[in-house]
Amino acid sequence: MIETYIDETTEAAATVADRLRIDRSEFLQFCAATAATLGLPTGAEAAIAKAVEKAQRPSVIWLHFQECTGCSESLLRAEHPTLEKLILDVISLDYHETLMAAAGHQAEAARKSAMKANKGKYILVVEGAIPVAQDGIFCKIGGHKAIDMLKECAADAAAVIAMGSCASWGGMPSTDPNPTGSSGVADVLGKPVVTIPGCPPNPYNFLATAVHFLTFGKLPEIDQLGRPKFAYGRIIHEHCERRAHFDAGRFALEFGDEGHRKGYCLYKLGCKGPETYANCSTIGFGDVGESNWPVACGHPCIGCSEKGVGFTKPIHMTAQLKGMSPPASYPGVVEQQGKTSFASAAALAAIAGAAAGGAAMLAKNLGKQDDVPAPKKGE
Ligand code: FSX
Ligand code: SF4
Ligand code: F3S
Repeated sequence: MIETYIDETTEAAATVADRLRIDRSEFLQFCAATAATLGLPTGAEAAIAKAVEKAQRPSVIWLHFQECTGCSESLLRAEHPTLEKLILDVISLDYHETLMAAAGHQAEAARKSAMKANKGKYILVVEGAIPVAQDGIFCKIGGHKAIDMLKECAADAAAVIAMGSCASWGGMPSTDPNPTGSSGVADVLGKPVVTIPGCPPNPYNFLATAVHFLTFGKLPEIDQLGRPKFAYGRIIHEHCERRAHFDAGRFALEFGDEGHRKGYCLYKLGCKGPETYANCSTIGFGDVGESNWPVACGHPCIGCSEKGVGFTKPIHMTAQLKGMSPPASYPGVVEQQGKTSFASAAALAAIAGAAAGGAAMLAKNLGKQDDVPAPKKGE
């Protein structure tokens, strides 16, 4: 039984590796990593390998509205060729304005024919926000208003995926005063869609979603905002590599100070990891290794995927601490400004909503804190 399973998986991997001219072990690693990212049980990598081998690629129509094309760039400018090859092998990208050779009337014809040939079966991916103010006149493609094109393409789609923060909730174009009425796809269509927020979003989250569709014939489980739970189920802060510094009360206070150089927590520089739901801290970014993501590079997370945080809260503003329970003891950290002293930033979360027992412990510790001398800058 196990031998058959190994044989079949190896065979599938060999076929895909030949087809894409990639290393077989690399492809097997990809299947295992995707299965793990999706939170699937052992053995799922075999199903993924076989699904990719069969290559019954779903037709994808990819629309661009108010955006910077960063979503497509992040998908295709991977440092390593495997990701790009796999994406283009897993899906049949039948309409994509930036990538297709056709232009003008030919491009329009390609969209219409892909929609007709795959009626009810294609996946519609939307990148960018949709302007709805003044009857949607602010964005037109091929003579069609974005709002009309979206509704037309969504009508016969098997599934709609909003790629990036702009398409998911309006993103950067929707920030105050939002003169064009930029809106997310779900708001315009008036029904929930799968959203993969981030500016840009992580290409692996799109790929894993597509692979899930290919392997199981349905999209992965989503939360109330349409985000796949495998990718957006937890806050960044829960799995951040600087978290130990946060818990110990070691913070960078200025860019370039000693704490910053030592890799301390960026909370006091405005890191929004504690209120942003995404898997950046666990899967990394840009296909160049797991330690490649904003915080690992020394910049606070700006919450680019989170509505109400990214492009809304000032970068220097400290984050609301979500979903944290108070630890049993608190290290000696003192705020730089004002007279109020806090035992640690974690204490703020506890004040906001911890259980009574925890709050009592906290109060006790806060009381003690006044006796602790203020650490020097960067400690
Ligand atoms: Fe840009 Fe995409 Fe940001 Fe928006 O990503 S990276 S502005 S989410 O729609 O192209
Ligand atoms: Fe990481 Fe930011 Fe949380 Fe600090 S506040 S542990 S840098 S996510
Ligand atoms: Fe965006 Fe923060 Fe991730 S800025 S890319 S959500 S670390």
